[in-house]
Amino acid sequence: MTEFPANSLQCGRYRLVIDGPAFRPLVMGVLNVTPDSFSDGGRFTSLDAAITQAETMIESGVDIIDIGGESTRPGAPPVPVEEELRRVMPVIYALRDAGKPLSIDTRRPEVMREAIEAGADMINDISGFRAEGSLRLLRDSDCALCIMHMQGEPQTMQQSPAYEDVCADVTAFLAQQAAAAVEAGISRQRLCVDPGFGFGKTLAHNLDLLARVGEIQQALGLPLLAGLSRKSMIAKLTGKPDADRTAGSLAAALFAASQGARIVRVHDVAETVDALRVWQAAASHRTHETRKQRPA
Ligand code: 9MG
Repeated sequence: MTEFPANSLQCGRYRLVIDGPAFRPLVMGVLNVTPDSFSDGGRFTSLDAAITQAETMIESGVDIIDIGGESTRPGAPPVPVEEELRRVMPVIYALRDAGKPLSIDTRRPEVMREAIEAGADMINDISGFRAEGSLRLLRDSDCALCIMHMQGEPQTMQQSPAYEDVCADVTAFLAQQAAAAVEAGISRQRLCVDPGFGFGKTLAHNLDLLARVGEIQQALGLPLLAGLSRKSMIAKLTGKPDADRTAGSLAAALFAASQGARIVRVHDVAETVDALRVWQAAASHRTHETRKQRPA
């Protein structure tokens, strides 16, 4: 298991355990407030529906709620910043006292600023905080930052993704952005990284990255978040593009956790929490038995 300099992630009002004996993989639940979301068909666009969905996630054992007002699926056009704010801000206000860390999925400094002022605990930026001024504005808060890798832009990123060496290129980008965050005055204890499955990547790129999640995390010395839930790679692997992607997503989340991922970002919270509990009980029992059998 990767050893981090500190065993917690500073996440706004919370300190999340990401290493050591008390660690278990954390579940980030997706709360899309976009009318065109690929995974929920826009069912949770109204405030009441979003709150109900968040409450269900909390009952199911979610650790972090990730609120997004801009669709990031391949081909999605950008939304105006005013519209993104109109979608996410009421949800932040409604959920800020719900007892769980709130993450805001945004690339826009304006949205980051308002979200932090309203009580958000984490910023999840699919562009890896490349927007001018974004790192500077987060310096004086204590929110966590999820630095994700994406090649290109959502509208065109799946047209012809290409890398010299996908793992090396992604790791180098994440290292560069983590260094930029530290340079801007942000402590490493507030950072996590994400290889960005499906964001400018072919199936082969995604599988290379998934197989090397542990290596990437170790190289960066930062907790890694894996978002594989309902991605097109799941449909490609099952060969059933229109089928329910839950079972495939669970397998992907478990595999990422087995490789050391500290956080998994998922749509199906209850199922993922159950699957991780069973996997972790079996895995830690096996470790315990192996230690018992070793001669002193
Ligand atoms: C917003 N969003 C959609 N997919 C994602 C993924 O894989 N990781 C992160 N951090 N955010 C994502």
